[in-house]
Order: sequence, then structure tokens, then C-alpha cells
Amino acid sequence: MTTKPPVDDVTDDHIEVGKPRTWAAGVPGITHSMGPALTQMGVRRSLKTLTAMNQKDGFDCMSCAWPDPDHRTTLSFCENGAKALTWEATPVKVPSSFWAEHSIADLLTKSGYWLGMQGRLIEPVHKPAGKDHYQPISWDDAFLIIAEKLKGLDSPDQAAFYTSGRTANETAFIYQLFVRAFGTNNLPDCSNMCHESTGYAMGQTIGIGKSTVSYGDFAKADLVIIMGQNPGSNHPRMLTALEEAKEAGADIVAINPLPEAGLIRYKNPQRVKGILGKGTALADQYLQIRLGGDMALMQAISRRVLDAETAHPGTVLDHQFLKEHCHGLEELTAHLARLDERAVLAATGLRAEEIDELAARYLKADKVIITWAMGLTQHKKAVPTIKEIINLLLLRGNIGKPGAGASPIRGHSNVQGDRTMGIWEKMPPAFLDAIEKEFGFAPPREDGVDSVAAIRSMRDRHLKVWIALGGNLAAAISDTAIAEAALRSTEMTVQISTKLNRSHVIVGDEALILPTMGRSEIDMQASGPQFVSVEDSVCAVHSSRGRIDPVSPSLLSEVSIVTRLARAVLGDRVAVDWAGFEGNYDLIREHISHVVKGCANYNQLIRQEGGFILPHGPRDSRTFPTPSGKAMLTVNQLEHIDCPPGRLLLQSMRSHDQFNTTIYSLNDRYRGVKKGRRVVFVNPDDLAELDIADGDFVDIYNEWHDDTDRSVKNFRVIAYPTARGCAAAYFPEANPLVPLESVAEGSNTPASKSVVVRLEPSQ
Ligand SMILES: Nc1nc2c(c(=O)[nH]1)N[C@H]1C(S)=C(S)[C@@H](COP(=O)(O)OP(=O)(O)OC[C@H]3O[C@@H](n4cnc5c(=O)[nH]c(N)nc54)[C@H](O)[C@@H]3O)O[C@H]1N2
Ligand SMILES: Nc1nc2c(c(=O)[nH]1)N[C@H]1C(S)=C(S)[C@@H](COP(=O)(O)OP(=O)(O)OC[C@H]3O[C@@H](n4cnc5c(=O)[nH]c(N)nc54)[C@H](O)[C@@H]3O)O[C@H]1N2
Ligand SMILES: [Mo]
Repeated sequence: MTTKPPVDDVTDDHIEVGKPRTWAAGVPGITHSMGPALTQMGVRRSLKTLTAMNQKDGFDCMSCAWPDPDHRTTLSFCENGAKALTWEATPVKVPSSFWAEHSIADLLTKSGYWLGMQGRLIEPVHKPAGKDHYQPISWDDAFLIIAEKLKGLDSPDQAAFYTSGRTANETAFIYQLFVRAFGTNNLPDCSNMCHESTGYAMGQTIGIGKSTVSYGDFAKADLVIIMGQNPGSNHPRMLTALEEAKEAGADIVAINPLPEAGLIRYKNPQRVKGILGKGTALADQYLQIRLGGDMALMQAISRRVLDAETAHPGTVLDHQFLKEHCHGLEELTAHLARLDERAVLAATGLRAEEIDELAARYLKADKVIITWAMGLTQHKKAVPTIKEIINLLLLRGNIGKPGAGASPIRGHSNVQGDRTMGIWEKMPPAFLDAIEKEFGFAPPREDGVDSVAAIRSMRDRHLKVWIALGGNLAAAISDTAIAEAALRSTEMTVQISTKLNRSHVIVGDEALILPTMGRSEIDMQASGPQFVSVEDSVCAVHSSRGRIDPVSPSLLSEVSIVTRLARAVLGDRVAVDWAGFEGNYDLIREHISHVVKGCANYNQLIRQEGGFILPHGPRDSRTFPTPSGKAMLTVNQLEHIDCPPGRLLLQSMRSHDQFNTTIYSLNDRYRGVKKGRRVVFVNPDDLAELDIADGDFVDIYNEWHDDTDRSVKNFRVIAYPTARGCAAAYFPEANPLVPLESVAEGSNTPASKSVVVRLEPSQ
């Protein structure tokens, strides 16, 4: 069965296109773009929730994983955090009558935006096999149905248990415990589609896949390089840290094919000068690199660093650091001596002078931070690209000293914590040993499936049950048509969610939705109100306590859902006090203390004001937990995607008014787009060559080497100053173009930022 595109995503003849903005801020956004959600929420509930967000005794913002500074202000949230909160905390509920009124076939015609705007899910619902409607059922029946299904499988590996990165540490820990006690490591997560490449590259080079900087390092840096990241929309509070860095004298360099407003200038909404004045200019240098050109650029800078050392021996490299802590300098030097400068210019699309200028900035700075996000991780060569960042930093000792380091900026607010707690299809043996010791059962040892492998396995009819703790895989994963067919070929899909999304209507024979409380809501259990904990991008762990009444008394917390499911499935097969966990989350934290490295005395540490920072060898003491005990400089063969003539390289990215697959509005203010998302941004010179005009409507094709038709129809062309040869469209609308098999080597992350496409006028 093929699905027609949802209705209000294709009515894009009303799109309005203005000039892209050259600055980013927070204030206008709060008043403009929160409109519908804010109206739903009402003023009192809005104020109560917004003032509790990111406060010391409040809850953690559920939007991105940007860290909190020590000095929090009363309104410590950004425009997009406020949108995420109003979206979650709406008092509007999906009524019981909804399920009889809307068949799944009907819901399939609705857009993600429409589904989200129906309000909060408040009762468990079940779609029996052969029926086209969900119907309300009791919690007990819901757990029973799922337990019967899971217990009836031939092997635990026929089920997979997905996690999205909003899940808190306590929930994540007991969820992976339940899944491993059930007997599988099939724990795919959103990280597989996100920073997995980072984890691999950093794990192999410095021994740990997490940021080596702390929040305070930004204000100490001489140079901050921001690669493949759009903080103005996706980590708006980072702009404050960049402003502080700038004021303390740092240079900022942005490397991005698009001129992103938030990297150009910032008007801090919490400062008078930000509201009334011109704000702070951010990027001192802006390199509009070609998509996927970053590996070549990093190699070219490292080469210039090595050449400078040859010209002035003993003065450029950090020899003592390299000697004591690193391995592989000779091989790297020999390899980069052969770097082909023409290949660098072709791959980057930059001028040699621009690269020279960046190299000069790098050489001038004693303390350099490099940050990155999806613009680097979602390419075929993502892993070696990030390894080249590490090479460059290591050459001048820019890891493990104040004001310097490698800083991947995570996406979901607790995606990093979920990994720390064991959500991974291939947790290392030491973690599994600790589980075995603590709980007295033998967890499975074979690796499980990641997100891409899960879709393949469903397609091939191995995986029969899909359970998702949050998220929206149907819309988030690549190759939409194949992924939807795969999900539909399962025997059962279960979604634990706050609000309706596409994954609730792309279902297996049988399907269930289990509604859950959001992070802003008071979680009352037998021992009293509970808090949970989360880890941000810089390894700071702190508590989060809901502050408003749950939207309905019938809702269960995520911890309740997981513990009750575990009891229904496992009975007393393992000696775990699931009921105790539900009543008092301290008992979960007690086990976390024993199992998770760096979390000893978790209950005490988490109660400290502001929480605590997890230990990190490279950051704290320049100890590198690699097999050699040293940081590894690596040799990576340069390769870049050659686009055939008449083709463009397309990236799929976020607009300003979305959180991943959740669409808040159809506008993208900073890029000047209103009332539509089916758009494709193309450089005007490329348009001229292709004989296509701004405002034309085109169909976009990907000619991947298999027989599948991968196309999206009726996209409005926007002439836009992106790098030559490159194009951009929004995720998830562009996901049908990304082949499931097109992944980053090593990390298996969909290469959603390098899709070779052809544009054809729409009929
Ligand atoms: N408001 C809001 N906040 C969010 C999210 C959200 O959807 N909305 N999502 C959260 C999540 S899960 C994540 S992972 C993060 C994502 O945060 P980002 O990584 O900022 O997200 P994208 O929109 O994918 O933007 C990718 C950026 O990289 C650039 N880019 C693309 N390809 C390349 C390349 O080859 N080289 C270089 N140098 N640049 C490139 C793009 O032009 C764009 O500016 O944000 C998190 N925060
Ligand atoms: N083409 C393309 N594809 C991409 C990307 C890209 O840049 N381009 N980015 C990738 C990235 S970085 C990521 S992280 C993934 C995101 O993949 P996912 O994490 O799977 O998707 P989200 O849209 O973040 O999930 C949102 C849903 O989570 C549920 N939810 C929200 N809050 C809660 C909560 O508190 N509890 C529970 N249980 N559920 C909740 C809601 O039902 C909501 O609809 O997408 C990836 N896909
Ligand atoms: Mo992400």
C-alpha cells in the first residue's frame, strides 16, 4: 500500500519568500511563532511552566541538549525551548470519541502538523489485527496484549525497542534492563541517525565519544570554529555562550554551505543592547563550504600547520603533548605531505586564500574549540571527517586544556544520557558484566540492531515487534517508502508517546499507543513526587522535576509504563524490584550508582545544587582510554562526492519552526520562508545553468543505483545564496530521497546531508 502525501503539506502554492535574515534572536519569536500552541495553553499555565523551565528546582528544557550556565536567569529558555514546552504542556486532549471518528486510513491523509495539534494523548488505545481503528482499552489490558505477543515470539531478537533522546536517565536505565532481561540487545535509538558518527570517530581516536569541553571553556577560548551546525535555530542558547566568548576576545569562524542568520549576528533578548541595538556580530570568518567538503578542509588546515612547523621548527606543534599523549604523528605528517591541493579546492569549493586565512587564525590561537552537529555526522565520510577534526586539535594540544577542545553539540535533551545509561545496541562488555553482577542474570552478548538495521530486518520479515519509547521513526528514518512498508510488515507496533505523530498511523497488524506524561508534569508515585535526571552535551548531569499537573490523571509516567510492562512480560524471571522502582526512583538511582561508570553515589550527587559533571579522562587529565592509552592521530583517505553534470548535492535540514519531526508552524523565519515547507533552496548560478527560475515548481529525483523510484513532487524553488552545486530541503519532507543503504561508513547513520539529485519541472 502506498500512502498519498498528507494534505496540508502539499498545498504549497501559498508559500511566501522574503529575504533571508542576517541576525538571530529570541524575542520576536516568542511573540510571533508560538501563536497556536500558546492560545491552546492559556496565559496562566504558560507562565507557570515557562518560569519553571531550566531553573534549579524546575525541569530541564525538553528541546536541545545545550548546557545550562551556572548563572541562570529567571527566563532561562529560548524561543525554541518555549515552543517545545507549549507544544507539550497544552491542556488540549485527544477525546475518546476521536478514535471512532478517525480511521487509520483517514489519519494517514493528515499532516504531522495536524496530528500534533490534536492535543495530548490521554488513554491507551489498541488497534486489533484486521481493524482500521484504534479503540480505547485499559492499561492492564494494554500491558497484557503486549506481554502475550512478546512471550509468543520464537526469539527475543524478533523484537526491537527504540528510544528517542528525550527519555530521562532513570527510565533509560530500567528500559535497557528490561530489554536485556527479556533477552535482546535490539536497542536502536535516535542517536543512530544523529551523532553516532561522532561517537565512533571520537571513541576510536580519544577513547570517549563525548565533548571534551565544559560550559565555561567557551569564554576562555581564543577561537571557536562552528562546523555543520545551525545554533540560531537548533541550539539558540548557545548564541549567548558565543556572545560571551566574543566579548572575552575570541574569534569565531563558521563553516557552513548556508549563510545561517544565527552565525552572523546575535541580538540577545535578555540584554537591552540585544533588543534595541544591532546586537553582536558573531562570525569573523564565514566559509561557505561545499556539502561534504569538511574532511578536505580539515586536512588542508592540518597540512598548513605541519608546513608552518617545517618553516619554524619547534614552535608550532605542541611537541610535549604529542610525545606524551599521542600516537601516529609520523604517519599523519607523511600522509598530509601528499595532500592534493586541487582536490581540496574541488571538495570544499573554497578559495585557497580562505583556507589560508582560517589556518592563520588557527595558528594564532592558543586555545581552540571546534563544535559540530548534523552538517558533519550525516555524510558518507562523516567518521573520517570527525577524525580529521581530532587530528587538527591534537597537533597543537587543543584537547584537555582550558578553553580548548572538541565539542559535538548533541540534539535531543537527553540523548547523551540515554547512551550513558546503556541505550545502545552494542554496549561494551564491561557494562554488560556490571549488569550481570548487579542483577544476577546473564544479558545477551551479541550486538543488536540499530535504526537502519531494524528497518532492514522488518523488511526482511525477521523483526516482528517494534516498541518505541518516544520518537517518530516512520518520519525520522531515511527512505520513507521502504521504511513505511517495513513498519507495516510487522506483527505489532507499540508507541509510548505524548502526542500523535506519523508513526502512530504507520502500523503493524496490531498496534498500541501508550500515552505518557511529559517532563514538565508532576510525577506523583507511592513515595511522593519524583524527579528524574538528564545529561547535557558537556557531560553535566542534573535533576529535572515536573511542576504542572499532568494533563490527565489517567496518564502514567514513563517509569510506570516501563516497570509495568517489565512485570507483565518477565513475571519473576529475574530478581528485579520493578514495583519498588515505580514507587521510588531513588531505588533505580541506587542501581545506576553500582552499574554506570562515574555515577557512584548518584542519589547524593544528583541532589547537589546544579548536579554534577561526569568524569572524562581526556578533558580532566589528558588520559585517553584507547587500547594504546594514547590519543590516536589517524590517516584518512580523502574522498568527496563528484556530482555528475546537471545534478546537485542536496542536504535535508531543519527549519526554524520544527523540532525534528514535530512541525510547530510552516514558517522558517530566518531563511525568509513563510507558509510552506515543500521548498528547495538552490544557488542562483546553478539555477541559471539548469534553466530553472526562482518560484518554479520542480520534482526532485535521486538516481541511486537500484530500481527504486526515489522522488518528491512539487517543491517550490528558492534562489538562495548556498554554496555552488549544493541544494537544501527540509527533513522529513526530503526523507523519501535518502536511500536506506546510503549511510556513513562505520556508524551506519543515514547520509541525509549528501543526496545527489536531479530537478525536473513539475507537470
Ligand atoms: N528548535 C530545534 N532545536 C533542535 C532540533 C530541532 O529540530 N529544532 N533538533 C535537535 C536535534 S535532535 C539535533 S541532532 C540538533 C541538530 O542541529 P543542527 O545540526 O544545527 O541541525 P540541521 O538543521 O540538520 O543543520 C545542519 C547545519 O549544518 C549545515 N551543513 C549541512 N551539511 C554540511 C556540510 O557538509 N558541511 C558543513 N560545514 N555544514 C553543513 C547546514 O547548512 C545546517 O546549517 O538540534 C537539536 N535542537
Ligand atoms: N533527512 C533527515 N532525517 C533525519 C535528520 C536529518 O537531519 N535529516 N535528523 C535525524 C536526527 S538528528 C534525529 S535525532 C532523528 C529524530 O528521531 P526521533 O527522536 O525518532 O523523532 P522526534 O521527532 O524527535 O520524536 C518526536 C516524538 O516523540 C514523542 N515525544 C515527545 N516528547 C515525549 C516524551 O516526553 N516522552 C515520550 N515517550 N514521547 C515523547 C512525540 O510523540 C513526538 O511526536 O531524526 C533523524 N532524521
Ligand atoms: Mo539528533
